[in-house]
Amino acid sequence: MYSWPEVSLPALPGAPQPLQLFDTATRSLKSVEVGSHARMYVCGITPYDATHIGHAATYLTFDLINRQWRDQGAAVSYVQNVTDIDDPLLERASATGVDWRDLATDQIQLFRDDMTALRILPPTSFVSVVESIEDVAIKVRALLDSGAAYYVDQDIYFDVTSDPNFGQVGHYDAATELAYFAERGGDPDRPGKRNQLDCLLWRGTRDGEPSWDSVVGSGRPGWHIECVAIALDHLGMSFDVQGGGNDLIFPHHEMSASQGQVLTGEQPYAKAYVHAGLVALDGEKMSKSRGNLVFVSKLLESGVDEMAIRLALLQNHYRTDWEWTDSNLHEAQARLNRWREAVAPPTGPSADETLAAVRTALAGDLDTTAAIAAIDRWAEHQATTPGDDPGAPGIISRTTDALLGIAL
Ligand code: 5CA
Ligand code: ZN
Repeated sequence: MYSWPEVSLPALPGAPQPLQLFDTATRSLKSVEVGSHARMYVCGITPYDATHIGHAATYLTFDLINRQWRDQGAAVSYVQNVTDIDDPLLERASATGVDWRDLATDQIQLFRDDMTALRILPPTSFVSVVESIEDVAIKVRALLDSGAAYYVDQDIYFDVTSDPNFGQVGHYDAATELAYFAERGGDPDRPGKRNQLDCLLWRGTRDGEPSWDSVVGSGRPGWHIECVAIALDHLGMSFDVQGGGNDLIFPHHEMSASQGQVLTGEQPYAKAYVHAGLVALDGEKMSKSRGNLVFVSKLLESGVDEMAIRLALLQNHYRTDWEWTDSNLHEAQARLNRWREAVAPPTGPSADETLAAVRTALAGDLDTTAAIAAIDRWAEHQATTPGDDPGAPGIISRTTDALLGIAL
């Protein structure tokens, strides 16, 4: 599937810093050394109710990682899926009387437009599940053949006991795993399953539901295996970062890791599992099921500057859960205005230390608040005692552009 337009990245002087990220699986900061080629998989949208501020915050997080690697001179293979066939999408389509394909097509285009406005670097492979059905079915077939999958009626399930490392992404206790599994698309109590946590790999044909013929018969893919098939086909095992919001830790990334490891006999599935905090509105996680959503496209339509939206998101550290408020957006707009005024004159205070401080902040688990504070200090300095370095405003503009994605 086509992605969205490339974003140009200005080159920066000086030396980049090695990137460290918090890895959910080892529960520690991990050095993400990639050399000349980085590989990242970020779970994409289920295309309805796109793009809300929570989605935007999550994709922005992985955009910062992408920008860190690009600053280091690495080529980045960045793969993102679109879950364009799944129960919630079909339910929304039927509730609103729209064909599920039309709903997906419209929402994917809206998402592309919003990502473009927010200056998110596009994935190198933007892959929909509908275009990957045969690849998914081949993986399901392999799991069946190895005994790691089994039939319940016409459906196929993954046996979680086939991976001795199951549980090592999230480290949750059994009760928490069960609760999350039930809450996030699982069916713990279906009769005929070997283990309550076994998850659906393939859903056999039902009347009135879309289905495809494949090497495991007619039906459609389950959720987790879609991401495994797309990641393995486009990146291979042991890619550098598996990303998503922290609501995907369990079961989604746990199941993905296990299925990838069982399929290939190799590990790890990903070298680091990186999770963004969830954005809330009015005290509750912004979610499609609750309907408490702020949409990027609606903010843009009402005349909000796209760079103010991006800066408002950056004002919160990616790992904390936080609340979207209008005051956050107003603060970002005021800051953006100060930064724009500060880079307008032909000269300014030396920018070398500021660039180094922004690089250090971002290399330390994407500390955007410290990076923003460094630019604030330079802008403040410029406002009170303007400097005479002719290269400085340009370096600051290129720094915010390349590393934070903020075009001044
Ligand atoms: N299609 C699957 C992934 S394979 C999915 O979770 N789709 S989604 O549309 O529900 O979410 C897309 C991404 O946005 C996921 O990484 C999810 O963790 C993230 N996300 C959803 N809600 C929020 C929120 N309120 N705050 C931050 N991130 C969120
Ligand atoms: Zn996924």
